[in-house]
Amino acid sequence: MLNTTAFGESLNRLGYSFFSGVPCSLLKSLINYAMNECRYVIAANEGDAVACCAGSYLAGGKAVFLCQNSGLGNAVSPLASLCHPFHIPVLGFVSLRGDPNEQDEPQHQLMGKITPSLLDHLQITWNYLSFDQQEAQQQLLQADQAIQQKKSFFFIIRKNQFDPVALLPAVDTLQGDGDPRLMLKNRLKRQEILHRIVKDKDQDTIVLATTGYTSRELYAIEDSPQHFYMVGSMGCVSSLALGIALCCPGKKVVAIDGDGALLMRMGNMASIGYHQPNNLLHIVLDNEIHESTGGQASVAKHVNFAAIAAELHYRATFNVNDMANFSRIFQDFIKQPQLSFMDVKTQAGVLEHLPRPRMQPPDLAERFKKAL
Ligand SMILES: Cc1ncc(C[n+]2csc(CCOP(=O)(O)OP(=O)(O)O)c2C)c(N)n1
Repeated sequence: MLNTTAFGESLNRLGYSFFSGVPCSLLKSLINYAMNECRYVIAANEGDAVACCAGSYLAGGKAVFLCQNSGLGNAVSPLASLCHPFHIPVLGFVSLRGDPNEQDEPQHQLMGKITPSLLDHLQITWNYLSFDQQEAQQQLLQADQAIQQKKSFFFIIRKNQFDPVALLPAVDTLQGDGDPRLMLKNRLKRQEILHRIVKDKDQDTIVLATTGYTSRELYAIEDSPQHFYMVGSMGCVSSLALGIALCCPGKKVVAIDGDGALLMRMGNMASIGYHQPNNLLHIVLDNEIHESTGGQASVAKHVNFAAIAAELHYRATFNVNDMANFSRIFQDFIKQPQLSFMDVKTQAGVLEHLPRPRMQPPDLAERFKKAL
């Protein structure tokens, strides 16, 4: 295991003090170091993180891109059509979920297998980062030489690569100091909302849950053929819901999003507003952090999602802070559906001993299809 702080300081000594990325639990320590000690841009998705690093390079800096390999897909376009043609080098650290030598979740298997070849196809030189501190330092020097020759270089990061670094309270760039996590205490819990949805839905209601803890908690609270646990493809739950809502007008479709996931593909909301499915309720469980990957802040704190939804032509939009309100709005939707949006402020916290869906994804999809 590498000493994260020493490794981070080596990066800094080589001039890498600008970081951008999207969190992954395998990169948690390096991200925490970057958030605590360096300039870290919280990107909405991995492609934007690459472009932001490219901007820092054009401004004379040296930038580090951090992402989970599931986000490499989001990064392909700017890597291939910005960094490559303009000879803009990026130093990348990409985690290896779905490592063929480890047990991991089904949604990571394919990307785990193809991560090295995907980097090869992108003509990016890469290496597995060593677990040995001195060797890792040497690898870093080699990577820096590639960057100086205007060639991107990526490290593939495996499980338990970095020792723990605690995340310091975030500096709120809009309102002075403050840790977003501390202000969440009196808010609703994700599990309370999910319990209520499960209790109040009727037989025509379909519930789709976003990536991470939301899918896992919904499954833990109740498994049902009317549920879809969208364990991968972060940010896509509302588009999945849009397709279903348009094709199944007799169903009431509830899409449960996270703030990080919603921000990752916020353009979805414009498509939903344009197509006006009157049987769709889009809920964001807004804890202002990426809780599933270690609690790193998202940029949701100052975003009024409900106001944005209203501008994008959702018919009914709500900011929700208490259960009575949530329950009333949810029951109204079940009785008389209309294109609706709820921004529910939630606090951090997750059910203990959280299971992962036991059924294999193809079986879940078939079961869900039948329910539709
Ligand atoms: C494209 C992509 N990037 C990153 C990840 C890793 N990841 C899984 S869940 C998650 C955090 C989601 O945050 P949010 O939507 O706010 O939900 P919360 O975890 O707070 O419930 C991240 C970054 C992923 N699965 N896919």
